[in-house]
Amino acid sequence: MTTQLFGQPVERREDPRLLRGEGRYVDDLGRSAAAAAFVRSPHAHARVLDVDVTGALNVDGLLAVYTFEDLPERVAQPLPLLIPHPALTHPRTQYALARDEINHVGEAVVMVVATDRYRAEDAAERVAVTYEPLAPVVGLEQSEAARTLVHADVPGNRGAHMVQQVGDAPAAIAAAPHRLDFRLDIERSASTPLEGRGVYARWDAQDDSLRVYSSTQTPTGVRAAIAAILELADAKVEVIAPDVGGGFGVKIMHPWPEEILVPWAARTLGREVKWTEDRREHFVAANHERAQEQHVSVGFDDEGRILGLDVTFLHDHGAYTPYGIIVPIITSTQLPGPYRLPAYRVEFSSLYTNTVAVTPYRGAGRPQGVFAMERTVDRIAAHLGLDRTEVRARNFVLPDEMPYDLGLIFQDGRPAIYDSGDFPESLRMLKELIDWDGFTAVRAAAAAEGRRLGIGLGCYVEGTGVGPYEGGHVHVETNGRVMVSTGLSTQGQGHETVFAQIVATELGVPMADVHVTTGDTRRFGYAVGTFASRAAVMSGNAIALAARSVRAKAVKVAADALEANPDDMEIVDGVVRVKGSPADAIPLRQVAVLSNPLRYSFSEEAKAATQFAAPADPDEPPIPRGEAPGLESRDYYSPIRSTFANGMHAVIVEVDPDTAEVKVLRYAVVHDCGNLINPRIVEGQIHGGVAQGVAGALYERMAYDEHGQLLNASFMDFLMPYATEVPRIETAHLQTPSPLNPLGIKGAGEAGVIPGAAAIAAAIEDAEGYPIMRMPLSPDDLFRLRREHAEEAAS
Ligand code: MCN
Repeated sequence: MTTQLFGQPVERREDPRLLRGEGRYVDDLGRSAAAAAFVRSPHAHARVLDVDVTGALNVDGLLAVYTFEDLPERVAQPLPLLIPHPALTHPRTQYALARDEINHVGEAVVMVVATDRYRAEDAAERVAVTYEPLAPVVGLEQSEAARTLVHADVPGNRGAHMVQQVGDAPAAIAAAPHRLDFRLDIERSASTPLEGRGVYARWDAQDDSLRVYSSTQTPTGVRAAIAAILELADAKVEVIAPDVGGGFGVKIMHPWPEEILVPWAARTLGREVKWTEDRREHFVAANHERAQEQHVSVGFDDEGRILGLDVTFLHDHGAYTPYGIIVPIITSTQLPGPYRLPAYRVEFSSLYTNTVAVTPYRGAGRPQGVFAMERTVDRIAAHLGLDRTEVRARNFVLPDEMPYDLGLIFQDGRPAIYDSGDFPESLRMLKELIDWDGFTAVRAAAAAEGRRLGIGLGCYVEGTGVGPYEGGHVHVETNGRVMVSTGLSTQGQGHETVFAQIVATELGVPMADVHVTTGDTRRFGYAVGTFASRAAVMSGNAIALAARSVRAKAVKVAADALEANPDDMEIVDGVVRVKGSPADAIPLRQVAVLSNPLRYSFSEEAKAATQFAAPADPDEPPIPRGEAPGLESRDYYSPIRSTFANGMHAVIVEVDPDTAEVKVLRYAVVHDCGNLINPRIVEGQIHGGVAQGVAGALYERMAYDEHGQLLNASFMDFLMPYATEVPRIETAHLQTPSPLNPLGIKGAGEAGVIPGAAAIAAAIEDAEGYPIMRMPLSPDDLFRLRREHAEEAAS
């Protein structure tokens, strides 16, 4: 490795283009395409009695109106269940257009296609749907009571039920010197990326092929679904994720109804069709996450060591389970965090409600698990009058216990085994960064001015880089360009930069020569997708392996040409040369020419190599068996199991004694994602995540009323924190490399968000002096809690 860019804080190369407004998002494409719009249900639970489209038919520019009845048989099936699981006994997925029953406000009933969006919306408004409203099920309490059913054939509204246990937690708790039992609640939230979903499809009748641009995190999955449902060969469907304006998990879902309907309409109508989601549609028709009700029992000794933990939680799954039960499985298996739990039992029920379906949002079940575990540790500390960091330290899994097997089965069906980490060192770094021990004086000084301050912390371990595989392709062209591709797509993580850093380092070429393409099935057809903080681990390693093969071939070809020993060769600045003899050198672009028996190049410098060369051995074919022309390689990385990153956050808040407003004064992060490819990008990822953590703790919630209407379905009403609310974030990195992959990396993309709610709850609790058992907390909520607490104290 000569061009050591791995580990450097290289600036993101995609930013100038994006900042200048030169990004190409789905809606920037297909300007003259026909536009689709949807008639969506205003009811949370209803039967569709009649759809009358006649009012729409005389709208100028109308091209088609489709109801469920118009769909061909394969499109009229329930959409696929992506991740089945034996515990998901009653999976339910939606139809692309509602058949006869509506299960949440926003469910699509009719698709209209017109020459432009205005006309499509006008026509959609004139479609008359007659509904028979049914009683809606909103919230976990109503769902559990099961007086009304979301799906008539799902008893108790229970889609899934699962138990995992290590040891005998109830017995350990019963025998423990101390026991605490309490309930925690976390509300619903959602990804809310700046760009909503969008699909643009072009049908080529002569070639019988489709090209689809989708704002997706999983282009190969979208291609597979479209090909299967529209009965096309995979090779006749190209799916491209152009620039994507954020996904944060919600765009992992596929196929969305619109991802099938828009391509189908394009083929049916023989013209380009595009649909761009508007903000209200995104709130009511794209998925949400988070809501859980948790019941915790913990037994511990006099020193605060946990002896047994038993957690039962209800998970609000919304109306459907298209992505299986990944989210509650992650909550249940990531809940133990950095702690050694001699006995642990976790049980969850996934309940249906008449609200938008639940699929992963950044953190994917972990913020809820961490909330349960960290609130538990804080309660133990409060019960015993111990310092909260001390109780944590006493329960940590220690570095010499790695690899540490939790005894649980993770989301990928493989054992959850921590591969690396040094939790005591992380805690030491965090305490130093926030000056934990100096806080008593800070608090006292503030109190003297009538200000109320509190400090809290939250620790977590996060399974990242989940399998099964990802691939990479590296190709040195005869002009010296190094073309790199991987199948997963990018939503803002800086992949164009980091993958180029990896290849430049492995191959010894300047980064400017490396060009990266992601999320384009024309360039790389096998992929899983961008989620679970997996791109760096999965595609990063696959690309590194491909680059290493290219390097090996380049060295061999150049050594042959120079009659040198391959072991004596190095590649520096794109030139393959004999170590210590820089004159014996061939540029990589020329090696690319030599690697092709056709030896054909337009490059001036490569001219010499393009001349006729007599075969070295007339009895050998020009390309020996097992070899391939060109200086390129494709490789895959498939891990035996996930790698576990970890981190710890500490936060200082100020709580207004009168208005109950909470201000975050300081936010400190210690983060361990193994070897850093690019610290600048990782810090950016952490900052974005922390912003979402602060949002989930203090601002964002999905305010459903009892009718299943989302009351804050716009950015006017949904409280998103601005730069003014997001604190300056102080970050320190600990790098314990993962032994599981060649680059020693662990994921980082979700880290920032995971312990936010737990740490902020702890800090508010510290400031206020009574337990905080729910999130988020608006000033209103806190004001009410204060009053309740004062009343309790008085009685
Ligand atoms: N990285 C690094 N060194 C490491 C680990 C990661 O330099 N040891 C870099 C990676 O190379 C990559 C970034 O950090 O540029 C995030 O890497 P990774 O943890 O592999 O996460 P993914 O690239 O797979 O991204 C997915 C993750 C998830 S699950 C969500 S949700 C999320 C997130 O990333 N959504 C995002 N970050 C986001 N950032 C933006 N801007 N937009 C989103 O929608």
